[in-house]
Amino acid sequence: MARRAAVLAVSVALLASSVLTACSTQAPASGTDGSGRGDSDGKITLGFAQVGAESGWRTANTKSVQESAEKAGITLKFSDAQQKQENQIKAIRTFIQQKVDVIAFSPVVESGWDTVLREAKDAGIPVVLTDRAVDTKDPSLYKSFLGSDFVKEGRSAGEWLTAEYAKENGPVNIVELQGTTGSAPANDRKAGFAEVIKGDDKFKIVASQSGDFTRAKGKEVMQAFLKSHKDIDVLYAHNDDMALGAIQAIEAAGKKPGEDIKVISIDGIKDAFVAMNQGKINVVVECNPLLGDQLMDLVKKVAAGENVPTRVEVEEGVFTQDQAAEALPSRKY
Ligand code: GZL
Repeated sequence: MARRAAVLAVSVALLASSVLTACSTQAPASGTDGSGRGDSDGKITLGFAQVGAESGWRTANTKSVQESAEKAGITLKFSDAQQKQENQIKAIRTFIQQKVDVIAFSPVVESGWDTVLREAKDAGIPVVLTDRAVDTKDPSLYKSFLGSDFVKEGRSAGEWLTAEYAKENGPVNIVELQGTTGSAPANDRKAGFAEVIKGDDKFKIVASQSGDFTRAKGKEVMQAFLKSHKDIDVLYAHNDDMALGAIQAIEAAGKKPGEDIKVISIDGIKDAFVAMNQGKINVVVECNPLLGDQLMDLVKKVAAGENVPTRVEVEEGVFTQDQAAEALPSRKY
C-alpha cells in the first residue's frame, strides 16, 4: 500500500512539474531572479506595432527596426497599422496574447493609449515607445521613450525663417502643412515653430492644414492653398513627403519652389536633399529614423529587468541648400 502511495506521489509530482514546465515555456521564462524574460534559450521576442508606411521616413524607420532586430538576435513580430490607432491597439493586444517579452510601438496619435497599455502592464509585458510619444498621466505604463524632440525641430524651422527674413519688413505670409492630426510630431512641430515666429508680427500663418505626412495629401492641400492665397511667401511642411508633394503643386501653378515660395521641411530623406540641391527646398531640419540599434539595446535591458532611462533622444541637425550637395552621398535614408 505504502509503495503504491509512493508511486502515486511521484506521478503527481512529475505531472505537476510537467504542467509548470509547459506553462513556463508558454509564458515568458523568468531569469534566475525572476525578473528576466526571453524563452528557454534566452531569445527575446519583441512585438513592434508600426504606424504605417506613409512616408520615406517611415520606410527607413521600419527597415532600421527590422535589420537591428536581426542583428541583435531578437525575434521580431511586426505589424503595420496603416496609420489607424485601432489597428495598433489590435496589434498590441495580439502581442499580449502571444506573450511576447517586450512590446514597442510608435503611437500614431498622442491620446487613447492608457487602456491597452494597462493591459500590457497587467500581463507583465514591458513597453517601449519609439519615435512618437503618448499623452498619459501614468508614466509607469511604459519603460522608455526613444526618439526626437519635435518641439526643438519646430523651433529650428522657425529660427531659420526669422534669420532668413531678419532684414525684411514683411508681411511674410506662411502656409503650413501639418502632419497627422493629433500626432506628437504635428502638435509639437506646430508649437515650436509658432513659439519662435510669434515674436515678430511680420510673420503671418495665413493657412494651416493637415497633409497627413503623405506626398499625395501634401500636393492636394497645397493646391488648395495656392487657389485661396495669391501671396504666399513661405511653405512650412512638417515632413519632406508633404513638401515634395507641395513642390509639384507650386510648379504646376507656374511658381518656383525655393524662390517664389521658400520651402522649409523636416525629416531629411534623400529626396529632400536632392530637391534642396535643385534649389527647390531651402532648409531641412533632420529627424533621424534610424532608431533600430538603440531600440534593441533598450529592449534587451528591459527584458533583463534592468533600469533604463525614461527618455532617450537621438542626435539630429539642420541642413541648408549650400550643404546639400556635400551631405547627399552620405545620407543613409
Ligand atoms: C517623426 C515621425 C514622422 C515623420 C514623418 O518622428 O513620426 O512620421 O516626420 C512620418 O515623415 O510619417
